[in-house]
Amino acid sequence: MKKEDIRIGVNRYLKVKYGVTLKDAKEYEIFNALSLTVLEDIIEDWNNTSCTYNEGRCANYFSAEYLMGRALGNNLMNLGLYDEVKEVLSELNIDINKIEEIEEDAGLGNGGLGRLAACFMESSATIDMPLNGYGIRYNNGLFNQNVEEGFQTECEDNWLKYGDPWSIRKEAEAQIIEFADMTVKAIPYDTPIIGYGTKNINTLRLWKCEPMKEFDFILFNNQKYDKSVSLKNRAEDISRVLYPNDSNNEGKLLRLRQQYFLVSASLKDIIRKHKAKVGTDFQNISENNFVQLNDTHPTLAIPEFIRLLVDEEGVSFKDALESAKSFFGYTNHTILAEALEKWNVNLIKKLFPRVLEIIKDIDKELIKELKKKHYIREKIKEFRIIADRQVRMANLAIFVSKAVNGVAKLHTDILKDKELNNWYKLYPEKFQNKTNGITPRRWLRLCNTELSAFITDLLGNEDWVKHLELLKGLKKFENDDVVLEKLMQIKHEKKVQLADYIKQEEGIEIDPNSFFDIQIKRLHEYKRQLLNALYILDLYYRIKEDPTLDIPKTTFIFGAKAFPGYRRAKAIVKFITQIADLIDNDKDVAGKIKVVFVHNYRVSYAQKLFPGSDLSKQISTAGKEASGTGNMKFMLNATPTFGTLDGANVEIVQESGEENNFIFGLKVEDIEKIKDTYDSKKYYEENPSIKRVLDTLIDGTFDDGESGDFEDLYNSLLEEGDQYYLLADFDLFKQEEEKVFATYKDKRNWAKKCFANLYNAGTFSSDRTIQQYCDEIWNIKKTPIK
Ligand code: 26V
Repeated sequence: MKKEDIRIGVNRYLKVKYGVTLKDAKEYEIFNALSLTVLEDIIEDWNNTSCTYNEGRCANYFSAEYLMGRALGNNLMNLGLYDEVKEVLSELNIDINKIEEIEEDAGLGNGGLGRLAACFMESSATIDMPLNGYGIRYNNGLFNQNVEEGFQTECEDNWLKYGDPWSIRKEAEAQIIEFADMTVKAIPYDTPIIGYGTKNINTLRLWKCEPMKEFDFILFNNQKYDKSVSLKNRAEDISRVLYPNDSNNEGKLLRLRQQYFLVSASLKDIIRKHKAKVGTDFQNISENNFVQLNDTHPTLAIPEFIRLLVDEEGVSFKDALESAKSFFGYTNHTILAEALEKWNVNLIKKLFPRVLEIIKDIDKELIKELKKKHYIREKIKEFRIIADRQVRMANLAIFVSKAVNGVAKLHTDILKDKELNNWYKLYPEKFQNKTNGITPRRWLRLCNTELSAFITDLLGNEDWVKHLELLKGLKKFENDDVVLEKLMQIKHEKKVQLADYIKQEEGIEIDPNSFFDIQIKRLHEYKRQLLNALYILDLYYRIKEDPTLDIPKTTFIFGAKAFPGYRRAKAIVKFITQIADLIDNDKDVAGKIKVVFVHNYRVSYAQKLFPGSDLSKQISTAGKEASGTGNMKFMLNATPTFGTLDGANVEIVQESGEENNFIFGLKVEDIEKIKDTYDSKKYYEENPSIKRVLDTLIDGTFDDGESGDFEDLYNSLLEEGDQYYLLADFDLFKQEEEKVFATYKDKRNWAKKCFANLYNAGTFSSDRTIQQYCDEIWNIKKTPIK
């Protein structure tokens, strides 16, 4: 696209969409006009890609979550238009950063699982793989978080407030979705997924739920206004909000409706395309398509697929089940019991009775197979899809899927050896590992242009952006002082930028010359933000005792959203902010350490935090974090990991060397050994540091607004036995952090560790992950368009 075309396009869209000229245009109007200008320019390639993909075999990613973040900057960069657009805007006296910052994050996900889906979409486009994304177009994404008086508060996310210029509503491809008690329309909104350095443009298709008709004319005419639109509201509720509160039955029904809505609409779409291509022969539907289930949330796709083939296309149940067995793959993203989905049969029966019948038939097939293999009754129970009037979604997914995968080596091993060992013994050939990855475009090229330019300079070209393993070529500079110095200079620059942003967002000043120790991720007990907080509190007391304590000036940064109904997670937010206040108000300590809890952590904030970090805190209880992907984002931005041997941390230190990271704590096998005899109270009684910090939870040092939340935290660690082993790891954490501080003194040595993390990060590109899914599960091939 030429500069002149960009100018003309922006002016035209400002005129027809907002009726203004540039001099009166608001920032969001310019954002929309610019986005539409670029969209217009890529439509032909996009349509061309869709047509080309339809001719061959495609994979389809079914996910309840896509945590996309902002589109504009990423799209411009991937299209190679960023600099042109920046120049055009600057000639018009507009700062491109301001236009980028006006864009709301598309936050249609909770955390790692949703962000992974977003990285996968971008990687598949970049490497020309025919992958279609299917999801729900929630009107409101993950809540916005505020921190008031140290407490988390939530309010609705309104990401569509300025419109959504990147999506196109495809009315003609709407689907009708039937529930036992209502019929609704699913309207697709397509968003282009623009790869880096390719003409291929993939599609993310998100469904919006709408009523069959806008309102009931007769009711309205009779002045029953509320009632006249009640069906409309009920329909729109289905795609209204990500993860509605499902603590009661109504909430559960809504969540289940969402899941069915997503999979029914998406399967009907795939079947529509199949029919247009090959007609009504369903023998080969699984030759042309594959569906990857992102966790169990879309698992109803399995019985729904069979239902559609049997009831609507006249295929026999046996053949439909056979097809399904080569049509689906299932990815497991957690072993936490509370996150393993089970649905009450009554709920399923109430909403889609026929689907329940099919699930029962699948369950019968499973039993038949197990009996044939001489499994005894007791053993068969473990595998049952329906048990205790619950449908166990993971069992359904595993039985039918062609492949089951974990998301990091350790996680897959735990699935095979423990959590799913029974299934692994039954179907060893189904189990695979696919270690997660991240897209280097958003997580380095876009968010850290300074480091990117330096890498390009050293390697002589930008090929690394598409072939991240080329970062290895930097190794030869590992002892080059000029290179190491420049790396640290860039880091400092990114820390200054982060400090400015934190000042702007939080109104808090932090010192960019201090050490930035960062923990950013969803708030959960297993991630152990509380352990980090307890460590900091202990450090505070140690500085009080010994003001000469030799540590570098350090800023501890936290960012995390707590699930609104998760009391303990919210208590941890409050505890962290109480520690922050304690330190700020104590002049003996305030100049030495500082704690900042940044509010509303999200993708766009993350893009500023990762590049401005000195230390990546990844301290989950060993065995609990399936993979982690934030850990990879730090690594790619040349930041050492401080962590346990959990999830992908294991592979990170394998790649970059234990000597370049800070590994501490109990390992999976250690926990296995102590778990039956573990006595957290012993640590409390025998370790005065532990006692001192835990007592603050109950002795009035801190204020939890008289909620009893801090006492509950205290009890979780003592009375309830500390199920995440915080106390067992406390001293090991402390020793390792001492090692960090000592190591940091030697600036050259520190720079070498940062650099080693950078040049060893290549394997964590999601391009590699996607290539493995394509080769080992999906069986799809590169399909570049002409
Ligand atoms: C979600 C929730 C939400 C409400 C509170 C309880 C709870 C517990 C667990 C979960 C996790 C759901 C699945 C998930 O998001 N897993 C994440 O997937 C990432 C991508 O594979 C992976 O990197 C993370 O380790 C894993 O936690």
